[in-house]
Amino acid sequence: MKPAILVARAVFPEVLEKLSQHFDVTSNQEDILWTPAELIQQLQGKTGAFTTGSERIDAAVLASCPELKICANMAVGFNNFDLTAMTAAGVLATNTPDVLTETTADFGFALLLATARRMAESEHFLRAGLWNRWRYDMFAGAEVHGSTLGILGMGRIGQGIAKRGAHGFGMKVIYHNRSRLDAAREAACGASWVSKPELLKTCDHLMLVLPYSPQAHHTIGAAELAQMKPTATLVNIARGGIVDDAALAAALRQGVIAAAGLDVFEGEPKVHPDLLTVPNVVLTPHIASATTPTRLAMANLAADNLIGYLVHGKPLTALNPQVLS
Ligand code: 8YV
Repeated sequence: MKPAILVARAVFPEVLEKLSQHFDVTSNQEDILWTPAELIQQLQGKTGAFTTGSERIDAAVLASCPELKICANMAVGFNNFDLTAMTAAGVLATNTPDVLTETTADFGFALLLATARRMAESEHFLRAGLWNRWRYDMFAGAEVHGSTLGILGMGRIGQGIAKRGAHGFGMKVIYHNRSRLDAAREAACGASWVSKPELLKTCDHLMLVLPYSPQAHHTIGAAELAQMKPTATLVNIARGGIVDDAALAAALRQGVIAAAGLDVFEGEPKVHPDLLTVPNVVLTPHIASATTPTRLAMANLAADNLIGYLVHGKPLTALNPQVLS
């Protein structure tokens, strides 16, 4: 008998087909957003789960699903997993690193350009029929090339953004991260390490790429925004909750910083209502990894983790490999 798995959200049909060759698959192609109780119900009798960042796997879920052996996240971020509880329950967790790095770095840069160069604001102006003449200062934004790019969090995606900034746009790149990159990597990224206060105070554009953890909650709030230049832009492609969205909306309105580009939000898919009414913000619905090839690669890697572990005993990208021993 094939092991039973749950694919918790809609996914590429070809990935479902691949999974069906190895598993008895229950899928959610209607993409219903299950409540935690419904998720638990759907997980009954399943040894594996294909999840996305939207499904929370915590001690309560694990206690109610004793047959579960692996949750394979179609995301590099895994703050929807209580990793400690999963490890304690002997449930393997996997994510999808590497396959989305360059695509996400591209998007971070796109959001930076759109924000600094006021693309959304000016497009809304044009669509509203308000464009009736050229003006010397119309939608004059911040310079990107040659400016100082600050990166908070310097993992794979941060390094991809640094390279784009340093080598593509001639930017001075500074970063802050708990652990400093070695000299060779810093040179490859064209980036130098600075303290967090130095980063906030010096950069013209601040890119957030750090993983979410309770310690990272509101890493950027009113106090941090106040340390930035009034001409600075802020881009968050990391996770909702890293920025205090209410404080950011107030800072944007009061001109504490010039503009923000946000792909992730506290409590998404809800967006803080104040962010919807400030003009100097570019808002996108968590799409930084959304190209078809990358999303397919992510889905395939999640599927291959399920097959690798449940069929061959060898997952590809385990987050808690302690479970294997
Ligand atoms: C995912 C992401 O698309 O990989 C991540 O961590 O934020 C996105 O690429 C999203 O989390 C859905 O799983």
